[in-house]
This record gives sequence, C-alpha cells and structure tokens, in this order.
Amino acid sequence: MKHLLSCLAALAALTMAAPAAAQFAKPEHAIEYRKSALFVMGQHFGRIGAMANGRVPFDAKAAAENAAVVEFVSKLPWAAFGPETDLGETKAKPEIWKEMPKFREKAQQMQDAVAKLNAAAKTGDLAQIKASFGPAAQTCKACHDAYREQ
Ligand code: ASC
Repeated sequence: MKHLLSCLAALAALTMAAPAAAQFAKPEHAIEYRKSALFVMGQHFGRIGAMANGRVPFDAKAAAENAAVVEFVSKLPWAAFGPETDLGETKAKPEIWKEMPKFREKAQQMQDAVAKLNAAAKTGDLAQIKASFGPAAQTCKACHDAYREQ
C-alpha cells in the first residue's frame, strides 16, 4: 500500500511536471513553442488589462477565464529555453543562456505575480484585479527589458 501510494505520488508529480519536461524534436520547435506560449499569454493578459484600465467594460467571468489561462500558460515557455535554442528566429538575448539562474528567477517572479492575479480574478473583484495587474505587467516588462531584443 505504501509502495502504491508512493508510485501514485511519483506519477502525479510527473503529470504536473509534464509541461516543464516538454521535449522538442528540433531547436526551432522550442523557439516556436515558447514564442507561441508567450503570445497566447500576452493575448489573454491584454484582455484583463483592457478591463483593468477601463478600455472595455468589466466582465468578471471573462477576467477569471483569461487569468486562469494566463496562469497556466505562464508555466510553459521556460522548458523551451534549452541548449541550442539561442540562435534562430528569436529576440531572446544571449544573456539568457549566460545567466540562466537570473533569467529563471525573473520567470518565477512573473509566474508568482500572475498566480496572484488569477487569485484576484477568482474573487470577481475589479479592485483586486487592478491591484495585481500592474505588478504582473511589471514582471513581464522587467524580463523583456533585460532579456528581449527590442
Ligand atoms: C502585455 C503583453 C506584455 C506585457 C507587457 C507589460 O499585455 O503582451 O508583454 O503586457 O507589455 O509591460
């Protein structure tokens, strides 16, 4: 029984780690994958921003759906910054691979911030969404400023 439980726990851990363990057939697939994930995240993040900034009417259900997508997708790009994915159709700066721990820290700060945004969006309270949107956007910008070619 104990063995079965630890097997199940290991399986659950593996399942949850699946996006992080993503493997790519070619470096250009990894580049396309991370760009796609970041693009999708930006689309959904932007829809929340439009509500937070009053450009579109607030819709609590839409905000919550968008924030859930943002939080999930925020976990995906990082496994695609592996070796040999620094060259190609990418604006990712070489510094990423020279200071990977710093890059990962920034990536983690973004994931933490969008998790907070998602928690705020679940409450349906626009004030809470507004309060957590800015800091989340700041984490996007901080990483772009440091690690993305203009
Ligand atoms: C977005 C988006 C980003 C961030 C960033 C925040 O909507 O696509 O990359 O917000 O512009 O500063």
